[in-house]
Amino acid sequence: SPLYAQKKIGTETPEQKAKRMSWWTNDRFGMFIHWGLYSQAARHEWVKRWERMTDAQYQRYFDEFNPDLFNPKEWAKKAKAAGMKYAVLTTKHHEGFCLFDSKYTDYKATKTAAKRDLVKDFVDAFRAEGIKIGFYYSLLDWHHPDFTVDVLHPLQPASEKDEDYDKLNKGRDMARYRTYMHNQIKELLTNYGKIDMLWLDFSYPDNGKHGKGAKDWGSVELVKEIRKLQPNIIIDNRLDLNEYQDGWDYLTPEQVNLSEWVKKNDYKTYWETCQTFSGSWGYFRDENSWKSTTQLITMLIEAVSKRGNLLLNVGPTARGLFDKRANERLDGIAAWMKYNSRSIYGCTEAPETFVAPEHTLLTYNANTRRLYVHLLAYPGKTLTLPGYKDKVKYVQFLHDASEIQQDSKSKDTGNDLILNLPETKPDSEIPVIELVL
Ligand code: FUL
Repeated sequence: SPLYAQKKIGTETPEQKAKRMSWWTNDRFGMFIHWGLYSQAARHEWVKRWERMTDAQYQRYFDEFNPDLFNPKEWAKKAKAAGMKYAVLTTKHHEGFCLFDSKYTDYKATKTAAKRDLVKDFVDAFRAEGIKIGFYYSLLDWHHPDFTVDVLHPLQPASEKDEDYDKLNKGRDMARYRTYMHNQIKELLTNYGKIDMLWLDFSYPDNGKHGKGAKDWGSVELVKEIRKLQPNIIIDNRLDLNEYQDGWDYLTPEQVNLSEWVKKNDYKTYWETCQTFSGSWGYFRDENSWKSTTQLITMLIEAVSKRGNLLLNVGPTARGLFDKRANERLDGIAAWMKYNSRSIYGCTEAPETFVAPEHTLLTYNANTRRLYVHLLAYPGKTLTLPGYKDKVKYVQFLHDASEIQQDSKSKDTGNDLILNLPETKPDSEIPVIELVL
């Protein structure tokens, strides 16, 4: 039986889909990159809408855009070291500015001081490190003269929701915009070789939450075109198609609290949570709510423990660098992944018969039949694994492959397996115990 439930998937069988998705469900961890003109404002990628900037006001960011320190090889090295196996770049965000050399617009990187196709450089650098390539492309476009503005950010204060959309959108023709948008997506899927993922953003079937957000993106037609150009591509769910209909591939819970999300949603299907370091996706200079390295590693483990992926975002500066705060966290994740990635890659939710002790998260590799117990809080001295006794052949720490013995006094404790642990926590951010079943 397939690992992932799928209610309806057009002509593809669940087995075929599982095969197409297999690298993705194996790799688990990707890097999201939000980079654009908004990186200069450095106060959220929605700045144009939130501050109600006109095109004329926003023009200063186009004029000043000059990523003179951009070196995607460094980005790719960081991603690889952190154990990220795929990367998704904003080829165009809602502001409409294209990092790629689109023939359908002049609002693009090649017309700025950058003078080059930044998407191409990204693709070359990441591919060279063996990282799979994903394109984020915004369906919304606040620069295109035919795009009708009416989608609000879910976080936008209610008081700001009463714009006169009719006036704003007068003379605009979404059909023309739709052609532009489809053409650009086709360009992206034609000019850069094999593309592994497409992250379209955003419009959901339940658009009630997003103001008047229902739009005719021509999604059914679009998905067909996409699959014709890139038959093995994996597509997200933000095209306003009905659930499981017409070939989108996975859910994209955004900035959610994972333990709450899995309780309320069909987490047994394919999903990937996207998360930020600090709240904003684009570089935000003054945001101080940065998550700790431990929190971020925990997020990754938690996603895998519930069958999901993590797409962790970096917002590079306008000059093209990951800032110190981002680098520190990526380095911390790299240090942990160096010794513990075996509990992430190829892993998924543990079989139901294994109950997670308090302050632990379990992951499981069905091929190697190894179960991983992640110690979020160090228990000290002993750890009781309820009902595990007859199911386990061998136990060790993952980071140093040191044997963990069964507590000698606990031979008669029924089915519980009691492990003898060192009194002090081993030198690992989150120690992992590997059980051979
Ligand atoms: C949202 C966008 O509006 C945000 O700016 C960001 O790109 C996030 C990943 O998706 O829907």
